Amino acid sequence: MTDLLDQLRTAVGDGHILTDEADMAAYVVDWTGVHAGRARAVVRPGSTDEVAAVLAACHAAGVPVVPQGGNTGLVGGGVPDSSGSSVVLSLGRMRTIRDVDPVAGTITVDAGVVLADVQVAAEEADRLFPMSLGSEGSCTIGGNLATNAGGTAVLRYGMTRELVLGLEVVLPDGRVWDGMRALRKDNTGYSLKDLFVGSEGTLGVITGAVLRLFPATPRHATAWVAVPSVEAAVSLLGTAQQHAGAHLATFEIANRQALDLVLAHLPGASDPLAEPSDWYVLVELAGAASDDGLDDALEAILTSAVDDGLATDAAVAGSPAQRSSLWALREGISEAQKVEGATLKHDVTLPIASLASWASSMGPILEEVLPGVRPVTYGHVGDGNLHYNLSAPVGGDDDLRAAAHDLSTAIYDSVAAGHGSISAEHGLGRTKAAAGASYKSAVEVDLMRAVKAALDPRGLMNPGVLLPRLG
Ligand code: FAD
Ligand code: 2HG
Ligand code: ZN
Repeated sequence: MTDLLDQLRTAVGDGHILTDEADMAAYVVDWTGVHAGRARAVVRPGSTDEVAAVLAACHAAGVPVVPQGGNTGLVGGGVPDSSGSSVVLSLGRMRTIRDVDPVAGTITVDAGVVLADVQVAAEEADRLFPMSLGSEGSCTIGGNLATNAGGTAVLRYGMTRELVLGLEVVLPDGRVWDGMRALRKDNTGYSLKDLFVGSEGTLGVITGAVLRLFPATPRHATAWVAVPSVEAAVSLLGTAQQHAGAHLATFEIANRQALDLVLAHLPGASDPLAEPSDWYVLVELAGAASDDGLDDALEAILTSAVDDGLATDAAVAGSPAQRSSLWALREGISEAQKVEGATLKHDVTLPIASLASWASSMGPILEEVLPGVRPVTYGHVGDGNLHYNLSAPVGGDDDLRAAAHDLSTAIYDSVAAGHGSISAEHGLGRTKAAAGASYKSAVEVDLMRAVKAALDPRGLMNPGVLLPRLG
């Protein structure tokens, strides 16, 4: 195995291979702190050719590879297992923005570019790269593509899959597929790029991408709205769509429990409304510099909502600073829940018409499994996607861990019965690989295994992620 380490050192340069446990520590544990493993080495290639050399060497040696971007994934897909046999391949040095073409509406980037840097580059060209996640200061485009990330702009612009035109991928044996096409139309066979989007590092390493840009939307009208129920929130979505049309950019939900955690744990957070409510919605309209009717449209939405009993109060942002503080209430929930203690995450989606009844049915079921368990429910209600994340009963972190399997099974069974999905946007990673397969048909799992076997016949790319190991 020294041979392999020598080859990797030659491939990436002496300063870019880590083998010391302390140096590797940040690469083997994820953002949640729940998923932790061990690695044989961490390599940090600086170019596509270096990635190709690393994969060719690992392929020849039969050594598994775990691709890693910003390490913000929430399902344990970007960190190695506990065997210590894998090489972690970090894209952190591949941060070049290769090209911005505002007229064609494209930006071409290395996979290690941080999402926020893509947003800034687009803004500097008077364009918008719409993807927006709470982790955008750390997550990378490669990770976004590999997880087909969602976020708060999906309602208007779609998931990552809809934002990509071309990809460059290093295959498990070290060959490079140059699919960096900037074409809107290309009907010349299977859409190979779509295989890699959402593949969670199990088919190859994404090294570059051509992404779509959109007209800039510098104008915003934003409100934090108290609503009585999920049902009211879903009805309010209809009202907002009717009044705002294509200007409706964000429609996010949070329950009171989520807001309480933010108020308790995030410095500077304050409740913008006088009276507490069971549920809240963050609504934002966005438009071009010439769109001056956004405030009126928002007011029409809120007036109609109050008249129809869909909202009880609202705080409207009167300045960019107020807008940021309303957004912080939504974006701060993950962090606040982590500070609170043990959390069991569920990233579920159901047909939007059944979301409200599903959410209200779950509470009593879970209370039976673990009395005092606290559902912290929030997310992208406009997309039918809830983060149904359970906090432990007060002082009961160990009880939550002990009941985790039963709680998750109750939630997933109910989601499956409602024709939903157990992972709307975070992927399956290591945590949910087995559950993911168990809720799919045998035919679907066979097809997925056939794709995996065709592209990675030796099973060296992120084994145990997305698909459970056989046997
Ligand atoms: P990593 O965590 O490093 O990796 C994630 C997966 O992608 C792993 O399986 C890894 O092997 C694979 N991978 C990474 N890079 C490559 C590559 N170049 N080639 C092939 N495979 C690769 N997610 C959402 O969808 N919506 C949200 O709103 C959202 N909000 C978040 C908020 C917070 C506070 C946090 C911590 C996370 C959030 N996430 C969200 C989850 C996470 O940020 C996304 O999944 C993101 O896309 C991961 O990017 P990353 O670069 O950190 O990838
Ligand atoms: C969000 O929407 C993210 O805030 C993170 O998808 C959800 O931490 C989570 O479970
Ligand atoms: Zn989310």
